[in-house]
Amino acid sequence: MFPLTAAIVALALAAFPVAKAHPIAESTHNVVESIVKPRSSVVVEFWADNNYKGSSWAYSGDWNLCQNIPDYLNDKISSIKPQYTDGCVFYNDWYCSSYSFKSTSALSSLQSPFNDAISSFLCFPSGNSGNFLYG
Ligand SMILES: [Ca+2]
Repeated sequence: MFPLTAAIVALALAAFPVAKAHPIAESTHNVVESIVKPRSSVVVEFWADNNYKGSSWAYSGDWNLCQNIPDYLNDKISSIKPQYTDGCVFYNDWYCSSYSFKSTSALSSLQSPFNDAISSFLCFPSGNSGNFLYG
């Protein structure tokens, strides 16, 4: 290359730099991770009869969210099993109202006034045991 040609090429490259490929691996990774990363969730199982028998419902979902019991088990629940939580509060009426009690463990036979009476519940994340609410 003649010196003049080299200078022209260098000038051209400076004026019109070749587009560089941006590394997308890290940002793509973060997006994918945020999509597939499982949310920690509470699991509560309910049964219509004592000793975890009869019609049942397994709820898996968010903490700190009042959840109404499905119609087919409303006012029929006799045993419960909260898991992956520091406790749940169970209420006699919908939308987490009226009488309530808290449990951190499975109960094989609910007693009056809660037997055949639970209509909603609210659970707290593990490690948050100081934040129970009482109705
Ligand atoms: Ca029952």
